[in-house]
Amino acid sequence: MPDRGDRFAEELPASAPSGISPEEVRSFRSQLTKGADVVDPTTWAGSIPQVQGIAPRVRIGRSRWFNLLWLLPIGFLGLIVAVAAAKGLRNMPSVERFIARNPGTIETASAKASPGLPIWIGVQHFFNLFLLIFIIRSGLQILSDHPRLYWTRHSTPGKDWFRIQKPVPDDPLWTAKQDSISLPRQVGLPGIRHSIGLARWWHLGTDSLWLLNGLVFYVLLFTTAQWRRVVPTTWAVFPNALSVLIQYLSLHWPTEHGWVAYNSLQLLAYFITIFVAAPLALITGLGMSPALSTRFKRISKLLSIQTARSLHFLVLAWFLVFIVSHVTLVFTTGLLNNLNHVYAARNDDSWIGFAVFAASMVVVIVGWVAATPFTLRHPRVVQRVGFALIGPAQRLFEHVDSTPGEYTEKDISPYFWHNGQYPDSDEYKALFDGKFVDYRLRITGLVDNPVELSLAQLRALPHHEQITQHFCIQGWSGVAKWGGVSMQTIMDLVKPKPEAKWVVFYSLGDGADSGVYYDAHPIEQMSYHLTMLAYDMNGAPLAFGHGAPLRLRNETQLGFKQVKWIKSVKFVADFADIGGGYGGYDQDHEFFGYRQSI
Ligand SMILES: Nc1nc2c(c(=O)[nH]1)N[C@H]1C(S)=C(S)[C@@H](COP(=O)(O)O)O[C@H]1N2
Ligand SMILES: [Mo]
Repeated sequence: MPDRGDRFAEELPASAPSGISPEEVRSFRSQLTKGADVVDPTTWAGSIPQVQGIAPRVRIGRSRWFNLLWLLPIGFLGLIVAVAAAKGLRNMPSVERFIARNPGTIETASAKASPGLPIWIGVQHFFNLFLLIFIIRSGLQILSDHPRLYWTRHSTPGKDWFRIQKPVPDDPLWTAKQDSISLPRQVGLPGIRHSIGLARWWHLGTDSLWLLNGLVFYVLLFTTAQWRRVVPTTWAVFPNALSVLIQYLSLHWPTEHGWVAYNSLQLLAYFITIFVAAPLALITGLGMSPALSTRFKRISKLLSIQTARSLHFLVLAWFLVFIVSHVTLVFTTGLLNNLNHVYAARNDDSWIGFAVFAASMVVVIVGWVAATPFTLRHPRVVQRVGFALIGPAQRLFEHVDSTPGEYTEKDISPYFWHNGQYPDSDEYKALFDGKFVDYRLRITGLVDNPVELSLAQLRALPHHEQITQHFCIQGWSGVAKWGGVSMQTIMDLVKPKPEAKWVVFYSLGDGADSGVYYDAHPIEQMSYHLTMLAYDMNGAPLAFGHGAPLRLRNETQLGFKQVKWIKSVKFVADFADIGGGYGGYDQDHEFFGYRQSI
């Protein structure tokens, strides 16, 4: 059980903001909880039970689903047929002539003049594979938090093209959190259900290191002759690659000269991995950012979040196929010699490369095995280190204010997922049953003019409307029309003091672990065009599930920051003494980050 804010008792301000008694502030503060500093899987995320997914399925036509496990026997049969076909081909003199003309490896004069692999390749290769383990595991964890993929931004149930979860049940208030699944602890990182906050720190943190490693690799490749090994410079690579494929499949393998040049099939595979798949991983990753997608409308029309997410997944599929084939071929085409090339920068059959490889594998295995237990024991460390690595980029992208007009009425999603913890307090029920006639929005804190507004008063303020896309951290999205009051109007009314740096939105609803749901936003974003308090959704008053009577929209940020069922807004200098001090309920309890532009 999270500890119920006793520490706040002494920290109460001497005099409460006007209009609210000290007793009210006291009881209000005591409704905040801190969040634990260790993850206990049994009580995690509101004691959400672990739920397994299903074998991956791909939709064929309107509603038939193909179980991808069938690819194993089908692929095996296909391989046998391909081997038989290749063997048949090699009995044909024309094919033998083709192979003689295109033996597989193109050894240029310059490659022969400067053979060998420098030691930096080995070092970078190690960092690359070490980081990829965490990137892939945490990426699978992120996928499992919304275990479906789509091609349109509407995320409509039944329109997913891929899923590792059963069909969406017929429950109108089914939430994305209920839809999430668990992964085995050594596959997912950290593996337990709905641990996306921690998975994202791993994913984005190791991504930034991986991209840095990749950048150094690009620079070194092109400032040395090494780029010639992995960039095709003649059309002859294609017939040579075909020749290698036939030779592999016919089980009469080509002679390798890896010290001088890679065979053409290998060269093409490396080229695609280094110069297509890796950059695509970055671009499609950024394509899921709310701030960037909302700002760069033209690009996001083509590369909508769901297209980006689906392609991001296909890049993963490429990496997995590449890793399996690459490792298999390294082991079967002269292991010691291959390992010497990459791990010891030498061209012989000694055991030196193998020894370095084995030592590096110990590091890999220790890292692999320790990552989940470490994350569950020290989640705040993961949160802090992750933020140190990716936080600056998130902060940078937060500055991209956008204007309305990206979407029109016909872009509105037919289905908009629900998410979060529904309010069930007596206070909320009474307000709801009274059609919110007694509802008052309190806006207080570091402002010259604190106010309490009824819904009628809110509706009397200048009306603001926007059609925008919602980006849930879990991966689903949806477009809706929001009607209400711009936050700029609210600011003009309450007049924040210069010391006010953050604006905290408190909910009438509790979070999953109990304690009031809240979230803090930087004050600059309150004057952005697309920041508003919404009381209407798609032309009707906001429904219960989507936050009645009032919710926040700040389109630079992810979904969990869009507080629903708002009861009050407070302008503060900083949020260190609010809740657990991490800037929001999910930041305190589920280790999310308070800046979530990506
Ligand atoms: N009070 C409160 N607000 C909340 C949440 C919550 O649990 N409690 N969940 C958040 C999350 S994770 C998302 S994605 C959006 C979902 O809004 P929707 O249900 O209207 O789609 O609300 C956000 N606001
Ligand atoms: Mo969310």
